[in-house]
Amino acid sequence: MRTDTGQVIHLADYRPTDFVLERVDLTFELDPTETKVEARLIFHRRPGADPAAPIVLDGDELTLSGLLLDQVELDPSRYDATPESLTVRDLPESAPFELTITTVINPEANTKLMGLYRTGGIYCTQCEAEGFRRITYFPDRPDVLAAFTVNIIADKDANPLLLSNGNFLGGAGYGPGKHFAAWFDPHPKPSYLFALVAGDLGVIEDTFTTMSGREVVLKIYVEHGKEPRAAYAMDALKRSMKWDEVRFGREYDLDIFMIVAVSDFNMGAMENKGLNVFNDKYVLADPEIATDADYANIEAIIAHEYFHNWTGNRITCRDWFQLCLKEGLTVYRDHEFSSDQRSRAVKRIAEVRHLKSEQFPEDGGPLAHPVRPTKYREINNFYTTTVYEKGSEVTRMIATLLGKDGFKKGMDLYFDRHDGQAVTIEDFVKCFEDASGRDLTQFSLWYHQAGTPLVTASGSYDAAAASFTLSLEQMIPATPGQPSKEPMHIPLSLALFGENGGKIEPTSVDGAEYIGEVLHLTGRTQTATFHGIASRPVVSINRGFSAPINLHFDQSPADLALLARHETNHFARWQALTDLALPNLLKAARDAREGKPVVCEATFIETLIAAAADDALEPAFRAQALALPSESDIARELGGNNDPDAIHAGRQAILKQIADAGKDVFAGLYAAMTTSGDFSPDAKSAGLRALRNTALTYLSHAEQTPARAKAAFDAANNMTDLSHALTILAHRFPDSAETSEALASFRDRFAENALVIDKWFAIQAGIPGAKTLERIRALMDNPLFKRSNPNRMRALVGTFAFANPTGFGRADGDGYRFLAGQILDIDERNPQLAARILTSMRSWRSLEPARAEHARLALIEIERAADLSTDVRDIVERTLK
Ligand code: 0A1
Ligand code: ZN
Repeated sequence: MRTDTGQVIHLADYRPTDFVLERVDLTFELDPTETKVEARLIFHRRPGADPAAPIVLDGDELTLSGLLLDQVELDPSRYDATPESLTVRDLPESAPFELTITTVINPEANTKLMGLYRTGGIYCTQCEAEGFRRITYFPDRPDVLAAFTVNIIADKDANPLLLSNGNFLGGAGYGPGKHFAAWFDPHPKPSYLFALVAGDLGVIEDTFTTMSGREVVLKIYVEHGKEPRAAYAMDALKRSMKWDEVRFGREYDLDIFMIVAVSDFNMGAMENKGLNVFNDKYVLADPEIATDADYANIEAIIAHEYFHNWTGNRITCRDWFQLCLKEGLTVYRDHEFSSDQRSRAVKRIAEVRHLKSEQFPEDGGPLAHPVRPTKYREINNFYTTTVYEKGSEVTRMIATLLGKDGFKKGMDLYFDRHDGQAVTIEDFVKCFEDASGRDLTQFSLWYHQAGTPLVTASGSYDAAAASFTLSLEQMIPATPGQPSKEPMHIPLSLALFGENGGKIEPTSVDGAEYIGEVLHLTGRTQTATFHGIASRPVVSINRGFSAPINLHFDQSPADLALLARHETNHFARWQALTDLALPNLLKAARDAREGKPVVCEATFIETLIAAAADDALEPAFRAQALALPSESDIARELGGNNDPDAIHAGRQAILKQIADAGKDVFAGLYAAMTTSGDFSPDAKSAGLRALRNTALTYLSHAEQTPARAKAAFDAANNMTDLSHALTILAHRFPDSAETSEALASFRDRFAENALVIDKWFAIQAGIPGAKTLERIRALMDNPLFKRSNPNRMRALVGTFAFANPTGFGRADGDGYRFLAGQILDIDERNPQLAARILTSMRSWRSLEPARAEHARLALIEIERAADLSTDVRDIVERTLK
């Protein structure tokens, strides 16, 4: 394993390379344990660079087995080769030269799943961020772009398929039992976008005609026999290609676009040029195995990777500090795509829920970092929700500031100006400044200052002057390395409503820029006065979550109930319902902790049930409204000294009160929200299922027996309903005979399908309470569990640590100690996975003192272990700091 070197990389140290890479010619002779890689690299010294500088290429666990300079073997005195680098001296001053580098690597032994590895009997690569250096010595950084030719030689029977980036050049037999294929990618690309796949897979094929009339061949490769399950992904791909043409004017640029689904993958998917590699979880779907959430994820991730072809591949990052340049922008693009394909309001609610539950804790804890960081020790640890999701929110705010046309002009300029380049966030922002004439200097602080801004608002109405005054104050909390912050430019979408629910339009506003219903908060404090307001208004602030902030605004339950009923923006209605729910949930947690009875306030219950029963609202929205903030959301709002058991007990008590009060409404919804005909994964049908299943959850709370959920389990004809019923059974009635029977029948039915068995593991990992740890230990010995598979690990250990506060956070600290043991074990094989699961400890300081101490000791146990990877050492040290 590559153990920690302690080296910190700083943005301020960025320098262009001394050598320009002109061309790359790679030849792979594939073998499971001894793959020979010959890399022919043509360089010339960059004009102006030191004429005596040696070339230093990156490696990672490599051994050099041959080195030629311009076809002549190099004398060992001219170079130094270590596993981490290859240095060659005395190179030509300005003339191009060719290095031919031979390495021999072992894909079978590559358990890190970075570089070239084996999964399910096929060869596959993952090179982002620094995996290419595990294949050959190379200037493995995103600002080194070149056209690649790739030759692949392999056994023909075992590997009928030989794939790489770009267009297919040709192939033929190659000696006894072997064959070869050649690929050429004309688009200069950095090494992190390189891909190779070889093996025996099934395929589905289609075509797409681009806006200029070119026909592109589309292929999705999956395990033999699973071809029909790739149909939805293909449909999503074609819709993505069309959408990018219509919305962003972006056309695909090769003759072929391929996707390969693999079963061992560290992340969701990878946007390699023309050859995307996917975690099979985000490709394979049919009604029997995939939930509606799975379908939505597949659609979003297929789109995300495809959209990278322009935002990431054609225009890439100058260095890894600029990761949000491609990720934040591409997440924004995939969010917009899904919003256009589905319900915009419901999609926005889901995005904000995810942002708050994943990014806000990161931004408020020891791992907080700016969207554009300035230093890192291990880049793999910066594929974070801050870079991705907050990065997307920052892009969304630019769109809000500039308006639809202004944003489009800026994007067009970005594509025109920087096509084929590796650029920075400053280059990106400059395009919007140049296109709009707007100064975005203060706005850019969103890229540089970590922490979730807290905006405190208070209002007062002056009837005599017919004016309403809103006082705003912003505070950005201190984060690691950033003790004090400058005020930011916060665009707040805002509207005023009258007591009758109608919108009030002010005649004028002073004290703040207010254009197109967006109020611009730029000062640390600011007072805006709205004139022409004939009666006391109810204010709706941060509609649609126009800025990723925490808002403190004391509004009465009556005012919130008015917004929940009358806001024209449905996201804001959901926000009002959440704002009504939260104080009840926080009080319930406190009361449960003190052994007091939990009582939920009537306005909240009435408003919530009225929303549930309102047939004018789309079912998917109603399901979102009824899904109360999670236990970790409540913990975050409580802020500190948290007792997961009390939070759980309080929330359960509130659910029961809502369930009892709304029993008839829920029974009605359960009966009415049915779909007819064949299963369809479309958003409308998914919404009906979501509302029906939410009603089932409440009915199970009201009835306190597993009978109805078991009947639903037995009757289910799709995975959404089946897994929902199983979740109710396992989480609410874990010890019942019905639950044992359902778990066993689910396991027996799907034992052959690892992706479905992951759901079985995850549902059990999420069972609340101290007893779950024992169940998890037993499940790890189940023959269906495979420690080396990242999906299996995430399903069992990941779900337990991230999504089971009472199980993981059991009072005796055993959950944390269990995790420490798992992290050390995983780290030996797959550091990236270990580090990611370890981030589940990021909020340990907000636990009550006894649990916090258990958590701290578990972290110290990890920190003290010998031979930690850079990945885990980086996370554990920052978490403890
Ligand atoms: N760029 C991919 C995700 C990805 C990131 C890192 C990886 O290894 C460290 C692998 C994949 C995306 O955004 O989809
Ligand atoms: Zn991405």
